[in-house]
Amino acid sequence: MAHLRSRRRLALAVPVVLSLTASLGFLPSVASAAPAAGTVARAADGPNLAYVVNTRTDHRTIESVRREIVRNGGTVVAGYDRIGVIVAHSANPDFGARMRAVRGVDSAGATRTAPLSAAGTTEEGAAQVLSRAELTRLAASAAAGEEPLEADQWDLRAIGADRAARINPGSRNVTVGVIDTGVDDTHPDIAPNFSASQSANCVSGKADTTYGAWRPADADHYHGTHVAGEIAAARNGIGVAGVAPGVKVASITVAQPDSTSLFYPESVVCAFVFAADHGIEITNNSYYVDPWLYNCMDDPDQRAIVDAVNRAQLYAQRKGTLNVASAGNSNDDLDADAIVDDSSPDDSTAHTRTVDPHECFDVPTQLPGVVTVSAVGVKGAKSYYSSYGRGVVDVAGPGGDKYQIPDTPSKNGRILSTLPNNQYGFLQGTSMASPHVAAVAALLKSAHPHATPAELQALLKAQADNPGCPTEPYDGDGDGVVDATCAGGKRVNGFYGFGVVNALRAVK
Ligand SMILES: [Ca+2]
Ligand SMILES: [Ca+2]
Repeated sequence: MAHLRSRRRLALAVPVVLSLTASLGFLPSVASAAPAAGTVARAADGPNLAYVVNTRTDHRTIESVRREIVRNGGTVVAGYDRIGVIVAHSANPDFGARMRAVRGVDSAGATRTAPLSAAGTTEEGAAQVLSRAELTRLAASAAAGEEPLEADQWDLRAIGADRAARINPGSRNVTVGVIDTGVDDTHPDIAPNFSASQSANCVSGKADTTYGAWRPADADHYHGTHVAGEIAAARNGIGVAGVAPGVKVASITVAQPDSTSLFYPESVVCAFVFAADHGIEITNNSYYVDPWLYNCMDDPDQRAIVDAVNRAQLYAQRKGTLNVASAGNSNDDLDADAIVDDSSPDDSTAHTRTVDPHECFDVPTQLPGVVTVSAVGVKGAKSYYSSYGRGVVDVAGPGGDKYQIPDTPSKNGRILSTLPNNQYGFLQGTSMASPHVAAVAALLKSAHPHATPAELQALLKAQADNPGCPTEPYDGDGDGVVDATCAGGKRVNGFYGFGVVNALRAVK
């Protein structure tokens, strides 16, 4: 689910700092029983669901597991042999349990609760689309040398991106992959910096590189185009500018094309592997994988989801890709003992449950090595909706806040960027904060082409500005009720991690 509205997003917990090496042991292996002899494929008598089956990576195991998938009434949709993840479909209600009993299978489970191709609940955010008249009025405020709508881009100035662009807008050799609802690469502010050869549609769980398959299904799937513009909208004399207008953006579409716009795990697995295999240096992940906001390790399906997506994102890190993800918009303390999740599963009927965010993970943001991003408004304070948590949030970025009002032509505290069909509009969310961080990481990668993902993350943190925890009780929406408590000190804390990233320092 794209991270637009309230609820959403969580972040990392577990050991405070998980090294990539240590994280390889993130998931304890589970002994699996040998398959029962003589079982036969059963007739389909349940809902047709998608599954991930996670195995050892030797050829012999993978071949035998593929045979067991078929024998148990499944079909293989995609296989990622190097990470031992197989995507399958099955209508056998026992498929997950049967696959978990197969020798060599580490975990297996359904990635959804609603049947394939069935529509779930709709959640569409509300982009504040600017009319042509408003665009003209706002552009009248443009100063010489600025993009027409730049006066409303307070977020650029907040992290020194306007000045950074004059020094170094970033390298054409660096690409940020936008794993999202698709990107409208025909938008005149996106087209100059779009990398079609590094773009795909991963919705099915298998990459489709047909020309244009990466585009949004319709205008309601605008989220990815807004994100792409925040990163790399061109300085071309029209519209807006991105934080790193010299780098390239690619689109890896993972959203269901229907009104649900859900981001299922197998789509995200495909996206990380595709990004890694196509030389994408940085991915932006402004979403959590559906249908579970938190995936609990004591549930076999949710455990398999964590395992599959983690294998894929670790594979990307090993191939040199830094993964940046939004912390979520539920104003949750991700280091709390308990969080109430009343939105999962979001593809059928949600039920309320209390989860421990140290054992139940928002994926991918809480996975090891992923940069977890909280949001700030124009005043530099945590956005009222932004989730937070000591030891979870790594850095912060401008995500906008309607309660923090800027002195700009529109007086709009949200983030202005591109929308499909040559439009522009405002959105707020940790979805908007993450691309600012991804773009600063792209500037750092431009300056340090040999830096590893871990080194880039360390640079992001070292250059960040930390406002420290607020001295007054935090009341983000100003209604007199305290909304959150910031834990930690000036150097690192739960609201901002190591601080708000800085584009200017990245290019100096
Ligand atoms: Ca522009
Ligand atoms: Ca309040």
